[in-house]
Amino acid sequence: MSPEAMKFNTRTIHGGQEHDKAYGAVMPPIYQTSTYAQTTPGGHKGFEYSRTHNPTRKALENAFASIENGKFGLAFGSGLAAIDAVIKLLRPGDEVISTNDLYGGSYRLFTKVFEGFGIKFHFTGMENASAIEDYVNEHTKLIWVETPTNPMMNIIDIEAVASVARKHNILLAVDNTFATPYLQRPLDLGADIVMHSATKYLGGHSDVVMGALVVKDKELADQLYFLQNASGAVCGPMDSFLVLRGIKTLHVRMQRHCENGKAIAEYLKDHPKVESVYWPGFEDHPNHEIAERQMDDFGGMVSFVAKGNDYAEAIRIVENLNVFTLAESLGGVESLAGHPASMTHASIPRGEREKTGVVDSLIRLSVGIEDINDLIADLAQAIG
Ligand code: P1T
Repeated sequence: MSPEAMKFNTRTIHGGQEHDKAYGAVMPPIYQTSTYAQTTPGGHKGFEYSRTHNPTRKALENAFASIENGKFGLAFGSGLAAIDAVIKLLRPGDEVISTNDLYGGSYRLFTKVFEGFGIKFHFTGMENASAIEDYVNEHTKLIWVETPTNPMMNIIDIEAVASVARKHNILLAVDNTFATPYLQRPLDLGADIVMHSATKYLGGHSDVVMGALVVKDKELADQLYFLQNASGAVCGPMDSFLVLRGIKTLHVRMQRHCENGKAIAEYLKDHPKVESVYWPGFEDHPNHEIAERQMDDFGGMVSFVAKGNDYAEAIRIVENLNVFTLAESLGGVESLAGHPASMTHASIPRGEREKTGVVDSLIRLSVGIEDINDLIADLAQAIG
């Protein structure tokens, strides 16, 4: 069967993969090597040096491309290293329009690193795609979209943003970390670049830090491969193997993340001591219609604020959880709870983050795939 003909749940296991030519190993071997023997200068079997290429990483990059319906995949040493490569496509004087609710580390990379190199970033809510046009000018080269947003779970209409990007000949990159290609395929909706913190759902087991990019266009892929090699923020073969293994169960894990996420969101919504719950599956979520159209389900991320909107109460709740672990990150099989204002989003100035709802009382849950009764019992005892 051609890879294009395979359904998603088959591609997670077989997409872009070949059996090992030497011994028929079903899993790609971990080619733990930095270099490759040459018979004469340039006389090699396609691999020269592992910053440039590595067979285990190549198998993973092919898997990334396959599950995102792209043609070219690239793996990096972290999600931020993948974002770094995208921004290095730009030049001083260029401008970027980004969602205003996004991972704190992405915001920090944009404002504290790349603004210093003369790239200008505009942050705006993109729930209304036409509002983006206010920031477009002749210098605009990239639109950066995170959807669902981290941590407020806003949903951006990728097709609508893509039509603005196309009209003005601007690249569109979508951070698909929260949704994963199981729920949403940005390249099919008109994005040029899809990005992941593969640390999260793609790896799925909280044991690797990694980033991914996938594109369809050969010229864009060549520029990114050049940057991947020239800047060198690549991942190693062991980590490549682990994420390849993680992707093989992405569809079954995501199914359970979505079921558990829904149950927790509904439990919290009905809880008398909870003030607000942010989850795109609710019919009264402001962007629910877009989520229904562009996603196949609503994912395992849920944010909430307890009654009283109080910092000390939020800290008390996260400290009392014991099936949920208080920790940075998300997307692993185990449930995690985070306090964005002091953890993942601490690098965004208070004024900026509070504008988007990231208040000191906000708690973010990455709902894992444990027994739902244990997760609900844990929240019940912690909220009290
Ligand atoms: O941590 P790293 O693999 O470098 O990925 C950065 C990143 C990019 N995009 C999104 C949407 C992310 O959530 C992240 C990392 N986020 C966390 C560590 C977190 O707990 O939110």
